Amino acid sequence: MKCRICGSKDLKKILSLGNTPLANSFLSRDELKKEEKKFPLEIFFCSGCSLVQLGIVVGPELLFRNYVYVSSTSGTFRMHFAKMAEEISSSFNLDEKSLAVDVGSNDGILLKGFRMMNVQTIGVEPAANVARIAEQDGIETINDFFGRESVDEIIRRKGHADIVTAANVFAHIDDIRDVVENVKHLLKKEGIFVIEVQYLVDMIEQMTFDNIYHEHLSYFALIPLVHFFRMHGMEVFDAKRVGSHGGSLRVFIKKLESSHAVRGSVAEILDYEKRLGIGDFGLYAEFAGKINDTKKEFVSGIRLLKSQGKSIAAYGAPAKSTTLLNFCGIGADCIDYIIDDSPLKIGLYAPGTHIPVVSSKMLDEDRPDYVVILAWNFAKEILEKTRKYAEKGVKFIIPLPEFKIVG
Ligand code: DWN
Repeated sequence: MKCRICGSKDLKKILSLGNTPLANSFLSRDELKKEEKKFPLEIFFCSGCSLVQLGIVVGPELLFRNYVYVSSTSGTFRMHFAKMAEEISSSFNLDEKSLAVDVGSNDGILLKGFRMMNVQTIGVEPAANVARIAEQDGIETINDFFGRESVDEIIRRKGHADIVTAANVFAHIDDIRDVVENVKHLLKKEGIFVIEVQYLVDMIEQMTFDNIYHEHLSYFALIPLVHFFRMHGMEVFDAKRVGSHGGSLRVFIKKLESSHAVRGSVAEILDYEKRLGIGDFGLYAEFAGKINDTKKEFVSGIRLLKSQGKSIAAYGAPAKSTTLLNFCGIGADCIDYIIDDSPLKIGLYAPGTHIPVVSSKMLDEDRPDYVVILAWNFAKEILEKTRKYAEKGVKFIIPLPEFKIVG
């Protein structure tokens, strides 16, 4: 195994979270009878460039060709990307003559924002079922992985791009060198590449270790990203921390020959990371210890309620809950069902735990004592939509960053 960015073989294991199923591999009733694939879930630190990364790569065809995650299920997320498109369009003076390309465009959640700004758009999405949703919503989408073939198809159809985005995608790709080469080929000279990734610093500071699963091959901080893009003839010229998914980093990258000035935000964040110890293995050894403490707190909180005869359900069946529940050994013996508003997940069973995923109507038929909000990053939105149940006595639990009972 060698580092995805610098090729170093000096990788130190930070933590093993066991052999776990693929986070979005929700099962149909028939699939429950078959043996479930599990893979080692281990994260490593590269002494060469400080990139934190998984120890194995599960093939993208297995992970992404049929996908149950539809980004627009959450109103919070829809607003997040509408704001992102608006900010970028005005910062870089995009207009009806501009072209925005989104890598891993899912149901078109971000491109809809650019469309609102009259920017021309096209998406690249490998999951046929999700690409179909985008097309039905009028978002032109190429159903394929981002690569030379899909890039040449975009150039044939629309010409070169003013902006290429990859939101919650760049950490999911093994051959990021290939991505950068293709982005450079696709972009105009002054074009920009914008990636948004779940931020390693937030994961460490907020203890949101459930973001560790096989789709997420890399856990980025700015230090290795700056190094990586410089290696490939591009330059990070701006960066900002944003709130999505418990804390993400939005990074703006340009071609070396582009005139965009490098902003002070880059040095500020790099300095913060250096002071935090992003380049020191000790930070991660301490993080691993704290993960086990957080696990103990979650398990003891749930087990105590069960020992008191309480009934527990959950709200939100995010990919991250596969890590949380399987790593903590909390299964169908503790959680009766998981409510989710994604039509693609309702009627399926959660990976590893086989807890049934049901629609929110269940709360009108059954009155659990507690509901664990597994999609804790959307706790505010979920608490708002379940207020009437809280008023009837249902208590809600937010599991991370610390175990908290609400209401
Ligand atoms: O990186 C990734 C992020 C962007 O999205 C992907 N690897 C996969 C996915 O991760 P996730 O599944 O952990 O993402 P979310 O957006 O935190 O998942 C939220 C879940 O909660 C979804 O299944 C939808 C559900 N939900 C719901 O049922 N009702 C969410 C809200 C807000 C709701 O009101």
